[in-house]
Amino acid sequence: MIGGAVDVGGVSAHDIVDQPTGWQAALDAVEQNAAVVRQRWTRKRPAHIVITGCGSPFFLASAVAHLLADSGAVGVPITLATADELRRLPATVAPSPASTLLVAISRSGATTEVINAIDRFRAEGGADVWGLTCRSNSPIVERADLAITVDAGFESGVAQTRSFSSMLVAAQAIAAVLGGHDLADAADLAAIGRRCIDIARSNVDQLDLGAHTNRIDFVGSLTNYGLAREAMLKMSEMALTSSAAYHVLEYRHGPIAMTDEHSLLVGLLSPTDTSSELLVLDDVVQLGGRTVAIDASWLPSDSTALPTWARPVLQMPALQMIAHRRAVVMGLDPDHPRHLKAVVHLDGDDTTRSDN
Ligand code: F1P
Repeated sequence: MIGGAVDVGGVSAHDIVDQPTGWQAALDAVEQNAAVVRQRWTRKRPAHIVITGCGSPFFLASAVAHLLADSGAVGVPITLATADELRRLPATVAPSPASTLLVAISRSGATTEVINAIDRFRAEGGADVWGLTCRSNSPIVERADLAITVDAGFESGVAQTRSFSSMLVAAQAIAAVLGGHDLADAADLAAIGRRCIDIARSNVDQLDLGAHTNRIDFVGSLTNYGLAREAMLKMSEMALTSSAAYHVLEYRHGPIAMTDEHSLLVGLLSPTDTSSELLVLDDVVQLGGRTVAIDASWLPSDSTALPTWARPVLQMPALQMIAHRRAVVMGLDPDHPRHLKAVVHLDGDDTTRSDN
């Protein structure tokens, strides 16, 4: 249990703790489609990639842009756009649609803006659409040339937790396939993820997340920036707590002004640039703020045996647990985020409705 009484937030707690099942399903889904992924990429050779989504998937898109860029095989410009930007400004976001690959991400596969964006991209002559979703039976799958679906990543909770992580694993694996890596090298990801969750649970239980903490910010760079933004969203959705997310070194360029004895800064530290990033956390401590670094001490020692491409997701359970525990400590129920629906359908839209 992640803090508090067993029944408060129990659904999302289960989603978080059980998420390695979704990670394994994501690896399996990409393995099954690996040949198609390689073939489509080689045949279409896009000159531009646009990645889109709404909410959590938009922040996932930010991480995916870095995963694809890091894969070494892609080497083309990558644009990140909300689905609303793409549907309203297709010529700006994707000026050469016939040579552009659109990667559309949506847990439900049914969010109206995402479906509209795909349809608009197609109407403009869009070349190729890859969909990433947790619903096989969904409008995004009907529209995609290549769909990677991770149904086992779908959660009953409204706020995305295991779905985000499972789609992240799928994206990590797609980037690995394009980069020529062997997915078998990550065969232990789910088992290591379970040990990671045990460590995160005990670490998060020891954090003081009570009412005197009035804001909880997150920093992360490159791929970790998308994960930091997703953590910020969890803090808003589940815990109704003021939160912001920045690239690590950007924190000194303004946001650090918010630091005081009531603030907490959570840092997702890059494995390759820890020293300059740690100095930012040191500065915050000097100013009287509290910090937590999600670093190697949050990971089981055998996680270093995983290939680099497989590791980003290991940080997600800790971030989700921090938001979940903050919610419970503050007397909120993270299973029922205020004002939210699991899927946003725009008024008058019947085309995207499914059973989600
Ligand atoms: C996107 C999303 C969620 C958010 C909320 C509303 O849904 O914005 O991220 O938590 O519940 O919908 P989807 O396109 O991934 O189904």
